[in-house]
Amino acid sequence: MKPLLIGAAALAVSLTASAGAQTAAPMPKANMPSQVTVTMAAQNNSNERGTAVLSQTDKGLVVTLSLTPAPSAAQPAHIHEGTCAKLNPAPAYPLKNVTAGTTQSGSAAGTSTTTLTNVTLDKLTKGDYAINVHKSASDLKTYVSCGDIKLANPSGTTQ
Ligand SMILES: [Cu+2]
Repeated sequence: MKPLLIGAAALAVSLTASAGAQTAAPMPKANMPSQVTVTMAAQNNSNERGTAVLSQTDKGLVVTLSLTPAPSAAQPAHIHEGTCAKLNPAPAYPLKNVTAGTTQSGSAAGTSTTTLTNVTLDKLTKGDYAINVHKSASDLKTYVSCGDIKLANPSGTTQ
């Protein structure tokens, strides 16, 4: 009887500890955040970096990429399962191509805006997902920019 009680006490302590760690995450009030900004880091010497803003709206999850310098050719972009350090090569959610355009402030950048209706910000931030950009339609194997979708640590990973 005695060892069983000790085991139960240890379990209670570990459950309390993990619950404490979860509430320490920077989440506004009791609700999930409606917007996350992901830092997109350059990969493979592309020097292409910037941000991806994910906004949960009534119409769906709006993903807006803004990268500099702007690409000369259209660049395929996707949300993949995994992290930038270890990406599942099969795209999970396709995004619109990154093309030369202007940011909201009017400066030149590679931009892409997609509204996804088949996934939520909640799902993406609770799992391991990353946004990646490929060099071109004819060179998909070369990744030029990537960022991990995270609530607490939205920093990209440089490879
Ligand atoms: Cu991809």
